[in-house]
Amino acid sequence: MANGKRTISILGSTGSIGVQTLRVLDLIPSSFNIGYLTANYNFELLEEQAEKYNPIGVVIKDVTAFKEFKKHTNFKGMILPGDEGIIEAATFKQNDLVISALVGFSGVLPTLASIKSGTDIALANKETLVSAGQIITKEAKENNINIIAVDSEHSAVLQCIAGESAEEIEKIILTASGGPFRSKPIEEFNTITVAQALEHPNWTMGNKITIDSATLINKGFEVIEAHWLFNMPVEKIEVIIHPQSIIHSMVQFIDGSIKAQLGVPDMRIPIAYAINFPHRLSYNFPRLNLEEIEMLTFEKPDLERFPCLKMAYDAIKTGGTAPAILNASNEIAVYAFLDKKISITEIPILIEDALNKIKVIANPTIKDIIETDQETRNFVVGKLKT
Ligand code: MN3
Repeated sequence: MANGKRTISILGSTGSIGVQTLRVLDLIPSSFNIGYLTANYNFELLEEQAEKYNPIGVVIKDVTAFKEFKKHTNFKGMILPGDEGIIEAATFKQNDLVISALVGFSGVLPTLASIKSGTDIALANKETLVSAGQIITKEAKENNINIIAVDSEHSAVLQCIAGESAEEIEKIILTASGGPFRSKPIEEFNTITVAQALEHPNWTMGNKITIDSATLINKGFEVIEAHWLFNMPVEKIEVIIHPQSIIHSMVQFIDGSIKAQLGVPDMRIPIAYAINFPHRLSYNFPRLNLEEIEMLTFEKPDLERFPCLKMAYDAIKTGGTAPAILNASNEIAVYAFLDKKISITEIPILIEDALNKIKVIANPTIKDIIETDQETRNFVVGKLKT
């Protein structure tokens, strides 16, 4: 910490969460310095961010985009390429907080490296906990660092359990909007277009997570994420459909009392909570107008409509590398759907196939997880070709 300012690095600063994090930081600019900002391809936006925030350094993962950036930029700080660059950003000595907002499995190694360097993490990259939750949480404990969830549901749980004892928690109730196809007739699912799937009713998010929300695998990932973050058996983590997205999740205690966290569906609120945890700062984000909310409704998730949710529960019960297989097969399937190569109904079929065919390693090392991830990707890509 230099002059009372915290140094914050953002892995994935040009993505949806990265951009919104900077918008939150903008509201109290005197409180932080930017260490590193990293992007995969979007060097134009990164250039704008570099100019505005004057970070210590920037990273562009893609080599072609890196060269373009270098050719045109006036930025005077460090400019690094590739995965090594992202690791450098993740482990920068002056970091007080790293925002891990990478998408998918690519977040695993940088997040792990950051934890090992002893820095607190605001974690928006749930796939890291899905694929490598056991290793990530063990390392976090050993290095005595906090992993603070940015995900709105987990932020809600964190807020509900503040001041409570772990042994007095009876269950976690994660809310799910149900996505855009909550009430669509199941026989019409194979006609769903990419554009329809990208229309989320309540939240504005990146493409991958929006598709994950439409299939409800996102909620399955969040069950696994909650399992690791709050050290809670999956049997004690429930999902309930709550289409209004006003209650962001709940915790039930052993005396039958339930606490819920409410707010407008705006990611800046959980981002702000994660950045300032365990404190709160004053922000003038939109306030919930209770009088305008006519009702809050709840329903049981339909597992026939959303088989991915059940697969996620099964994968974490199997344990070992099963959730990594779930995640990797989903990633390939989702991008195939976004590329219009498959229909949305093929996503769970590909995942199930991978879970049946790829060998599960019970107590994996990080190397086992990386290899299983790669093996699963190759398997699904092979399936897509036939
Ligand atoms: Mn969420």
